[in-house]
Amino acid sequence: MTAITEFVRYEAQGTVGVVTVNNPPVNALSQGVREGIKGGIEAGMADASVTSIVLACDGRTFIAGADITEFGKPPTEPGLHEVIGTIESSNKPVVAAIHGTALGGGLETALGCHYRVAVASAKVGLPEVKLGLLPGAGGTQRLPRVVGVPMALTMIAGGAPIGAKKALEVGLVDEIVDGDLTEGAIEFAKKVVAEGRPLVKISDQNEKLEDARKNPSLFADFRKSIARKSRNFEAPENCIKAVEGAVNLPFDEGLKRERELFMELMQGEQSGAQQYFFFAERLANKIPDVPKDTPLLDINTAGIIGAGTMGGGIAMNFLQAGIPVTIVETKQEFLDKGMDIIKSNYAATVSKGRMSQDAMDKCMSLLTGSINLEDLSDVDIVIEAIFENMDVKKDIFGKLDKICKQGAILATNTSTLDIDEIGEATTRPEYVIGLHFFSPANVMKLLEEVRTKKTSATVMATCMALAKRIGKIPAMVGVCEGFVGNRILAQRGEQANKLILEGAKLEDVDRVLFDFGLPMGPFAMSDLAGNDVGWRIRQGKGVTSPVADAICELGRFGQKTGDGYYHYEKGNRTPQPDPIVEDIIINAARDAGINRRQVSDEEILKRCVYPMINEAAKILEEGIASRASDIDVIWVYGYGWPVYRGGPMRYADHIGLDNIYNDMLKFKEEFGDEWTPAPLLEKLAKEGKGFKDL
Ligand code: 3H9
Repeated sequence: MTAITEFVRYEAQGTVGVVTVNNPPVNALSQGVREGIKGGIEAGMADASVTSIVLACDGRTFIAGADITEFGKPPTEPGLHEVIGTIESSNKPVVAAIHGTALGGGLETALGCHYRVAVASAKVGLPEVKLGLLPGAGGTQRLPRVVGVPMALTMIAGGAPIGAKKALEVGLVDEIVDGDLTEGAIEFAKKVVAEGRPLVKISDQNEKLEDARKNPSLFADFRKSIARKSRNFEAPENCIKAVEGAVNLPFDEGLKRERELFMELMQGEQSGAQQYFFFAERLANKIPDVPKDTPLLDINTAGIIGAGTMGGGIAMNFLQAGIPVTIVETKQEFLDKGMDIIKSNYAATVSKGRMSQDAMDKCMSLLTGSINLEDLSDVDIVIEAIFENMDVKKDIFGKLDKICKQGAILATNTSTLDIDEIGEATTRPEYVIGLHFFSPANVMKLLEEVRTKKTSATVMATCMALAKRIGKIPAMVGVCEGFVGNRILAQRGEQANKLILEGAKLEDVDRVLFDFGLPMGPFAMSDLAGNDVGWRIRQGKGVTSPVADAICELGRFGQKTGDGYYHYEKGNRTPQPDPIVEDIIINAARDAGINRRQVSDEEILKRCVYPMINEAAKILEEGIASRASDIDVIWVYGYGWPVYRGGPMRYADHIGLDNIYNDMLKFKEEFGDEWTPAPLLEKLAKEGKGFKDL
């Protein structure tokens, strides 16, 4: 065995040279890996005892892509193109042996090989678009030559991987290996030699491009099909252009075109933000004061209190992860209704072809209904998801404390109440935590986990691991009004309401935020969520909001009543401006003595977004969030902040905290003290720093 570099070794096994990569955790293509693969292939070519070569990986996965931490640094030799060129021009067949995930540069490396074998559980894909990039080492030129242009477009501009079985069907993988992968790959390589099979160089293959050459509308149709999903993103368009290059240009020129388009993206803000976000998401999983090796509690069963929209949605996450759920309601009719809704949600997913009937049956078989809290005596975690009332919640937690076994986690899905106080209703506050799911809870990725002053490290670590198991992205925060996400949202809502009184049209406020990249503006969002929700909360707190209250007093609760801030035609969710609402706003402004004026789009954007950033600075100062990047994760996954802007904190750094600070001072002069910059914002701005420097 020869160590080519620290990360790659070469060993002849009979007539097959085996090049093995070992660069944990994901065998990313850092400099030493690239050099090692090139050297390993050259060693195989020079080794007279071997007639073929296998490229395999140790650990949990085949190469998962370029090393993202190297992006933005000066390039180091050899580049990935050179490595892949060496593989493809080898005069002995090279076989890639794929397990885990062959992604990005990893799949591009495999496409440079003459053959590919994989285990059945492997996945292959080109996810660069999710990092704001395109496959930059020949992927846009080679993949369409293997799977055809339509499928290549879907994989490259969409970024989702495909499984080994599908890859076999479309010719991306040549054989599925049962048993030991390296041994299977060695056998396959010997067969290639014994049968005198050709050295398949994908770069020479053109047949699969022919159909696209004859179908001029293919690219336009594809652009149309992804327009809504890829709104404002730069990378998908460059991905499409690069595949157009594969169809219209000779291979080498296509590669050059790919390079230009790749560099254009690499130098842009969007890919910087998306790469930042890739690491932010992974960092959010780690709690600074909870050691990595904290022992976890076993979670094998769950109890959910409340079979309403939220409780039902939460239950679905657990069921899909194979965790049995007991769902508890106060009355049989509420329980039946809730269970029926879960069933019909699954049935709808099955009818759309997104779930098999078997999978649905399995989920439903894991669900038990009960109208008896005592049935939760043995579950490992309880999540309470009833209406927001402190006294009722305290009563339930007091009962759970008596009913549930020692060591069970008692969680609340509250989005507004003080969880420290709820914890004190039990004799085990260290087992009490907030698990704030976002609606619809079976769809939205974010799980805002809320630690109290007493929540134990074990409970926090267990809930972070649990989030991953049930397919959620977690971020740990502390207790405060609205926690992190809604506390920041409230700032935006307040300014949006002021802007419409001052003269901005509500459809303009919504348009500016939609164009910025959010899924919808504050008024359309309120109509979707139900205006009565906020109205009830305001009534509970004894506060008023003239326009919002007037709208609710007319029964305009939003989409569900056909009228809200907008009017909705029956069966149509498109908001239509309504003169009645315009009158309400004008009257409210007159009553408040406000002189209405033209408000620019720029002012709308700054007035809505800067108070969010300022509030986030306060949240950081108070230690409610432990990192600026956690706030970004919350806003991207919980509220649809466009990932190509990284999140509000990354966006603030991009604009420059000094610019934001100066604008806030101007707003303060005009609108008063609510615009006082948070001390942390002021400090960073004056030091010429950003949130990234914290
Ligand atoms: C590319 O290839 C460009 C090319 O076209 C060539 C251009 C010339 N680099 O996600 P996990 C770290 S672009 C560096 O928790 P999992 C990650 O930060 C790349 N580090 O594990 C984490 O670190 P830590 C295209 C990476 O099992 C640890 O590995 N490829 C990379 O849930 C574990 O990660 C991609 O976009 C990387 N490429 O999921 C694939 N990948 O422990 C990106 C991961 O300190 N990767 N790390 O927090 C993934 O999708 C997932 O990591 C994967 C494993 C599915 C592989």
